[in-house]
Amino acid sequence: MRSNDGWIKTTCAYCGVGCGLEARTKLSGELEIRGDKSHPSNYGKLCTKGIALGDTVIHDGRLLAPTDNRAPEAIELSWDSATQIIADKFSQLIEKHGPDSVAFYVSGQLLTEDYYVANKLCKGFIGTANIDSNSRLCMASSVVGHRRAFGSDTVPICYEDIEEAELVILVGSNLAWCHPVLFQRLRSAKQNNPSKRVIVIDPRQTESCDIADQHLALKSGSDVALFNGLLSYIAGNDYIDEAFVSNTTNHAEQALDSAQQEEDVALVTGLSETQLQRFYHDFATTEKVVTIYSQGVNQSTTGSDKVNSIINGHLAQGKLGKVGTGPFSVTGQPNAMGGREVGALANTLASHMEFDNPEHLAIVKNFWRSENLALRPGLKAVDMFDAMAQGKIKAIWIMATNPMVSLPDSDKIRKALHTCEFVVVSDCIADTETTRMADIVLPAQGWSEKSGTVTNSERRISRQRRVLPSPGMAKPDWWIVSQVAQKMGFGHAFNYLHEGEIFREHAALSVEGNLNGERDFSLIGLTDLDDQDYNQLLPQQWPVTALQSQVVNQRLFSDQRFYTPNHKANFIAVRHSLPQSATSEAYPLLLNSGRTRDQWHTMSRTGLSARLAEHKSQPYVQIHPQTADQYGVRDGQLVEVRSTYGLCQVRAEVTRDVQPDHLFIPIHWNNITAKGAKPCELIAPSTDQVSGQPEFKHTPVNLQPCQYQSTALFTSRHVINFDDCDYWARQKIEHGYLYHIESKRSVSELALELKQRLIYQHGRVFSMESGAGGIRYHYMTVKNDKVFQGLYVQPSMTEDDIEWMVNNFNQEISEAMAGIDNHVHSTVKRLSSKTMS
Ligand SMILES: Nc1nc2c(c(=O)[nH]1)N[C@H]1C(S)=C(S)[C@@H](COP(=O)(O)OP(=O)(O)OC[C@H]3O[C@@H](n4cnc5c(=O)[nH]c(N)nc54)[C@H](O)[C@@H]3O)O[C@H]1N2
Ligand SMILES: Nc1nc2c(c(=O)[nH]1)N[C@H]1C(S)=C(S)[C@@H](COP(=O)(O)OP(=O)(O)OC[C@H]3O[C@@H](n4cnc5c(=O)[nH]c(N)nc54)[C@H](O)[C@@H]3O)O[C@H]1N2
Ligand code: SF4
Ligand SMILES: [Mo]
Repeated sequence: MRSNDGWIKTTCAYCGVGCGLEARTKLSGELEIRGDKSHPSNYGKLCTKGIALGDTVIHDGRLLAPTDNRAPEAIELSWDSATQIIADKFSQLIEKHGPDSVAFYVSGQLLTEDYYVANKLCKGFIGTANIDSNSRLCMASSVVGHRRAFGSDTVPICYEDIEEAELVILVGSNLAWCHPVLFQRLRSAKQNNPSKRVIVIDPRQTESCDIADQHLALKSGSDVALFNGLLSYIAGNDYIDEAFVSNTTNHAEQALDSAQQEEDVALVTGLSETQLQRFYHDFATTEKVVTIYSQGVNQSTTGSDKVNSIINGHLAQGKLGKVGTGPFSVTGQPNAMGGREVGALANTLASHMEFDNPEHLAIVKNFWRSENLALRPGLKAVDMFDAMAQGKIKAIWIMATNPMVSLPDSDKIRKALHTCEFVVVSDCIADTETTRMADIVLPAQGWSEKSGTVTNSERRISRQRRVLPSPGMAKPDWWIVSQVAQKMGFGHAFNYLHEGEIFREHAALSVEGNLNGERDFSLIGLTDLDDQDYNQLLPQQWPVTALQSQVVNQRLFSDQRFYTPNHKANFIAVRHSLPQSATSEAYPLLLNSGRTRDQWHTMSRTGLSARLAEHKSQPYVQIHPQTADQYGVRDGQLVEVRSTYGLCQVRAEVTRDVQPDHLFIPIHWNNITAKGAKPCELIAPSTDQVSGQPEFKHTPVNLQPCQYQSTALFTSRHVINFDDCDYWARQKIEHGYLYHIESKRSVSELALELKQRLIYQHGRVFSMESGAGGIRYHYMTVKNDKVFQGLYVQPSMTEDDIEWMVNNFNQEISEAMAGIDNHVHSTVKRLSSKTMS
């Protein structure tokens, strides 16, 4: 799929929109990126993160070789010995303690082929279902909601429906920042159709509200009450689609009963009757409604019920399976959907087949020719780490996820990994909080190096293609897993030579026992792709009955047949219940957490782009002005946020976007990019009882301003450890990093301390102290007549200071000196330049 002028078609590394893009290496070695106009997810559009992908393929911090960290000095290993060590250790533990003593924790950032092989090894050959994915933190409640309602984990929608809908409702979704290209498509559709409406349901005001006709800032965790109110309204005002409900659904009465018992929806949700009536009327009287929902729904102790409360509303009016209508769970990661397809969650088997179905067990067992198939579900992510902390799981293999940062109660995760006898981590980056806990670290190929398929939110399978060579010894995840499987004695089932072979096997499994459409997921049209077909594969939306050579837009359930035993959809009776943790006198504020526009998760990739760092350059907490006043917090000041679990240090962003007494901290910064800025340090490991998904958006906390005396900016070409300072956060800038530092010490003490970190061997150091009593210190080291490092210390920094430091870095020394003059002209008392060596 390389064009004559060198462009290679591939798929974006980030979100579940799954945008097609084209990449090409310039003569300078840089990677050029542009949107793929022919790709049906984005038709050429890309967002800031997609556009900046070229910045992130640099080799800074890359993991290059398998490493054994068990000895005091890490030892580099060959692939042969690394995979042998893992195979031996896993085999020994399994023999001694049984298959359930080992586990895999995998990720929606693996390719389908990687995912398939990991699931096959774990469930099919080791014989335990202790394989779970970070999708547990992301999609698990939606999976439960779909399976309860439809009998299958089916997203019925295609993106076109968002454009076709007359009303689009965003529930707990900041689409503008998290699925930007879908948001662009929605915005354009709204511009073209002035009667189209958008409603945002989110306790927080987000950029998604910019195009909203109504924003319902409901109370955190009250979505079930809101949607039960909708169901009652639909029934109470004769808006039910009687024919649809009676012919194609079960349990409508129970669900309605339950909804009608919901007392005082206005009080529970904190919304006015007028707001509620307007929303309900709009939903009930509009034919084409799409309800998009995401982590404000899923990441909750009532996440599964929230999902079903939304689906109930759609079922009541037959609003699904038709153009422009339906409930739409948008997926987060590039291959969250692929992981569900291969079944790499602890409670699913494979290929949308289930443990509780003996036929399914037989199909999978025969297909894999496995003697040792796991017969019951394994441990879900949070329980898996609990079992590790209790010493029950003795070996874990973590792939493409960073649980030290992304699972709740970081302290417990640290203890679990500490207790676990043998921790293997496959990643692309050498230094993450999780690789720091590993016994064996394995270098995996990352985006642009790896090759395979991913499935996006509308069930569309696209190829990720290799565009760059792999650095060091990096290998594909499927290859690494297969090597270990072979060395564990399962060679016959894992002798793959190419990812295309794995895909064909995955497609073939989807067809087993599924010739009459018994299951939703079928790739029957892709079972006999040859290598060339696979290499040239165009986007395919499943179910794939025949190879799609043109874009198709299919929606499921158009035939009103569902995958339940009687082929009817289920209403699920749900009731609002309060989130598991409540505020108290000691912890009176509520912490919400989520994403910013230009960073991705734990920043291992986006953290390498200077332009992406400009949007939000430091960890922050959104605080309402009234709350800020009450706690004596100024905008821009560092604050400490505490819960019963831990504490976190972030900069106050005082804004009316959050409600009084509500805080919001982004998930991205962690101990690699800042000191103590992780919200998961504070978050309780409470989960939805059915889905096992953690409650990330509702944590009782307290707040106090930090009392720091001095602040510094430090520019460097290399990563520096500033952990002995009270606060630091790292920002990527062109050719290096900018560190934001604060301290309890005086300005002069901090200056003295940080001066030690300058690398003097690069020739001259310019030093300048100014202000009465030396309240402002400035230093630059110089190499080849250019600024090599900079240090600026004073009581507090302004945006101007920061901008100036960034510009100063890498400047010609003469310009930099002039810059200093300009910048501090009024306070410069003395400008001395001296040479140190
Ligand atoms: N820029 C960027 N984009 C991403 C990612 C990223 O890291 N960065 N990650 C990707 C991934 S894996 C995912 S899962 C998606 C997540 O995408 P989203 O779910 O859209 O993102 P979040 O910011 O986690 O949460 C969405 C909103 O839920 C709201 N919310 C909190 N509590 C409640 C509640 O009780 N009810 C309701 N209705 N809303 C509530 C929050 O205020 C927040 O604005 O984004 C994907 N896209
Ligand atoms: N407080 C709070 N916590 C949350 C959330 C929240 O809203 N609030 N959201 C949750 C959600 S929805 C999600 S999805 C998770 C995300 O959390 P994580 O999955 O922990 O986040 P990432 O930073 O994406 O971690 C991926 C890791 O895999 C590596 N990697 C990338 N590609 C590959 C590859 O091909 N192979 C291998 N082996 N490694 C690779 C990257 O370098 C990186 O270290 O966070 C969850 N945690
Ligand atoms: S919307 Fe998502 S898939 Fe598309 S370019 Fe942006 S991050 Fe990539
Ligand atoms: Mo996610």
